[in-house]
Amino acid sequence: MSADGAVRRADWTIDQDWAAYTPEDHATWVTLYERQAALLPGRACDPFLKGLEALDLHRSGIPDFARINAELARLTGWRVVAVPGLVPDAVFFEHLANRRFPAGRFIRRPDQLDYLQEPDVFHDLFGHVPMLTDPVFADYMQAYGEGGLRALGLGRLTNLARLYWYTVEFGLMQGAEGLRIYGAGIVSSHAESVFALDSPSPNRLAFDLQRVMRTPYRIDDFQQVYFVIPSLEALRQATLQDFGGLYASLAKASDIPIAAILPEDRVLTRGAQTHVSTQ
Ligand code: HBI
Ligand code: FE
Repeated sequence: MSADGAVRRADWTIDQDWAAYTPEDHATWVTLYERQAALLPGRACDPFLKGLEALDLHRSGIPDFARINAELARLTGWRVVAVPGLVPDAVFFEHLANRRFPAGRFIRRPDQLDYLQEPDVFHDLFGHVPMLTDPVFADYMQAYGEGGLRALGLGRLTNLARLYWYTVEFGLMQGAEGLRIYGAGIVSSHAESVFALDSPSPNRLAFDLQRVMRTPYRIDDFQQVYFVIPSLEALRQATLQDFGGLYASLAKASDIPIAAILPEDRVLTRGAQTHVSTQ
């Protein structure tokens, strides 16, 4: 029995029980959705905005996963499954490896609009699921799940969790007119959707797989560093390589302090152009 009384199955899934949402729950969804939908054009990447449109996530309240899944499965074979909250790593990776995205069923309270610790249905369904309509990102997420299961076996989970954090949760992408957001943790947060692109304080570095895997992260504040991919295809290619050699070199490499800029880092500005760091 999970916290909110749901009966969970062996794979940690529960019924979404859409009928149990209250009018206040649906109103919270609409408030969050409309605030982000007004802010994100020009900030979120095209695949995200197209996915949001394709899945029609507004519909005046929390979407029924069954309705979303009909379209999502048609587009990329992915489905959303309801879970009570964070699930054990092995369970999480197993779902991703089978094109199932675990989404929290609960929604935050009206007084928690701007921050909550645990991913709720708005973070998961609005933040993560639109990108799963993009075939390249859909492949990446499945490859990530398979890699996660391997990493667990090799004791490299910390490194792999960083890859998830700096791409799936807080990733930026180079767009023709400047940087664009694809990370769910940013795109589902009003304040961070502004901070990640506009603030001069965080570092924005060109994505490099080993660099990301050596960089710790904090979960309780805006990011101090964002990594920028040139394209989703480049991200997918990065995960198709054999990680064995990478893990061997990571075992000898130290972590990189979260706010550090290394001489070999390529520092990006908000525009499309880049300049090599002068440090
Ligand atoms: N469980 N429901 C849920 N959602 C997550 O994002 C999640 C998880 N369990 C583990 C986990 N993430 C991390 O281990 C990964 O980010 C690596
Ligand atoms: Fe998330």
